[in-house]
Amino acid sequence: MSRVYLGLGTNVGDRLKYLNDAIKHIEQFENTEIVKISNVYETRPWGYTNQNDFLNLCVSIETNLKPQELLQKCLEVEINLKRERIIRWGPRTIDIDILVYDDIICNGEKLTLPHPRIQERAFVLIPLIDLKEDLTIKGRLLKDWLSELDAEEVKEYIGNE
Ligand code: PH2
Ligand code: MG
Ligand code: MG
Repeated sequence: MSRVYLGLGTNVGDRLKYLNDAIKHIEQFENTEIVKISNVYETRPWGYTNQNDFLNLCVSIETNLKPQELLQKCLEVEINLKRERIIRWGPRTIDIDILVYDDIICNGEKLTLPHPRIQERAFVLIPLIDLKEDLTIKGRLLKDWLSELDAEEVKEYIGNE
């Protein structure tokens, strides 16, 4: 089995429901088990700022799916949950990114591992720390990467939608 970390984000419609629905789909991937789910965070949009705040979380899984198979499965869930790709870094019902897959390093056309922008995004680093405090990305601890970022707004989400 491989240990994989996924990052989920949503900023359209019933955000909490999209996160829950995505997790239900991930649970049903063949030869895959969910190990841990992080807290949910409400986060300011990064990259393209003229859009609603996001809810973000990370999930760790054990899987026998190969990276490309897992990527395909995640894209299918995005399609299933009515994701539309209009603006790069724009609004979405659900985004599922493969952040880390074992210790694989690759730079493919469709998939780069680890995800190339983890260390720039507090909305990814903070939920990843929930899952595994001592995880290193590109040779550094998550909290060391985080210490270099401006205090971006990432708040634990407790509200009802
Ligand atoms: N995803 C993006 C672009 N910007 N900002 C936040 N806060 N959360 C996201 O998940 C996010 C983003 C592209 O994947
Ligand atoms: Mg993304
Ligand atoms: Mg994505």
